[in-house]
Amino acid sequence: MSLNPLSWSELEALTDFQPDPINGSTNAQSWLRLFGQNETDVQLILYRDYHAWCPYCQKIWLWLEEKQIPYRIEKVTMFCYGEKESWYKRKVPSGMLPAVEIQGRIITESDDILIALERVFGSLGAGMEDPSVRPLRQLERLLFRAWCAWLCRPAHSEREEQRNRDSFTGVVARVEEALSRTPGSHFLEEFGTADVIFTPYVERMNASLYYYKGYSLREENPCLNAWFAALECRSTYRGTQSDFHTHAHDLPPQMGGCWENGQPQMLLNKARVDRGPWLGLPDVAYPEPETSRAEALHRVIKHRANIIRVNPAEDSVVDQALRCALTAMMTGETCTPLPGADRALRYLRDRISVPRDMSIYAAKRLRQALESTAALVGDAQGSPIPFNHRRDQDPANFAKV
Ligand SMILES: N[C@@H](CCC(=O)N[C@@H](CS)C(=O)NCC(=O)O)C(=O)O
Repeated sequence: MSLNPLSWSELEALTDFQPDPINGSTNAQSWLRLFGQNETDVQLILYRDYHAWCPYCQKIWLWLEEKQIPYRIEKVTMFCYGEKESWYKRKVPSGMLPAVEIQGRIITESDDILIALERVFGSLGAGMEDPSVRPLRQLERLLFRAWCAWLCRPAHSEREEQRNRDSFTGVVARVEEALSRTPGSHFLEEFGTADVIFTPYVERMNASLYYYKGYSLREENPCLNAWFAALECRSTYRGTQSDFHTHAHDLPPQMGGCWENGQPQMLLNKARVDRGPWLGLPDVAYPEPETSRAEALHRVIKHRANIIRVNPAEDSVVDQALRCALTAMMTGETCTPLPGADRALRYLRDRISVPRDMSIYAAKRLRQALESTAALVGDAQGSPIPFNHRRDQDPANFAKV
């Protein structure tokens, strides 16, 4: 039976999701992190991207969260999303992220930042200059280069594609070997700097190779799989963790392109990431929290005016369609939206950014509800996600809400 969707106030009554962004668990929405300490204890500002996407920022972010250092966050627009803030260019003329400000001094370059932070706050497990960490840092860069060579340059023949894949999996074998040398699941005996350094790009490799190459890094490598699972036990990592959809579409403009290999597994993976079902993808393995739907609902309600305004479809169509999708997500009741809603809902489905907007499971639930509600109307897709830039996600439309 098709019902009228719930009103916004009826929907609001269905979520009691009220996180504490300042003292609660790691989240991308916070502007201040205190870990139970006083605001007067803050000695540090982290400048990171609005999209919580920049891998070098994730490295510093994760480190600060693990060490529970009180800090303030200033968010900056990356070039491919919109215009860089002039106040930031005055501080950091290159506009590069991340940067930290500590004791009145600006530091850039993520490795230099970690070294400077270690001097003030002590290291996280074995530190940056530790003889056990240095070779692992080099291995991470080797893996990064092999990944770029496979993903970000066109292969002119199947042989070249296979050679690039073999070079990458050859370095992965060395990573597996490094992980197998310790009794636990981390790179060294205890979780520390080395794990933080591998996290951002291994997460991006897992996503991009699944989508563009049909290769599932996590599923094909047992030690990396155990390493991911151990990371996912940490609330710090869960708060910074992104999903396959976000990475697959944020990487191309940042990396100067990502090249599909067109193989059957790749085509299946790509369709699954773009069109669902999203639950069950190997971008997350910890169990879904009970709060995922309530979280998604809370986040949409908070930003609904902007979400409706930036959608290319008529405001009244988007408003009603969005309520249909949220009603379905929260109650399981089907409400058929107005004509044109398929395009409008899929436009939003394609622009949920994790963890910027919400956590990974909340996003899966919301994407699923948007897609199944859109399918009641038709199969029209939203305007395509741009490949050379992401100005469709300009934070100026949402900033500081
Ligand atoms: N070597 C630098 C690299 C930093 C970097 O490449 N940052 C990119 C974002 S991932 C950036 O700020 N690009 C400028 C922009 O996109 O606005 C580091 O380790 O911090």
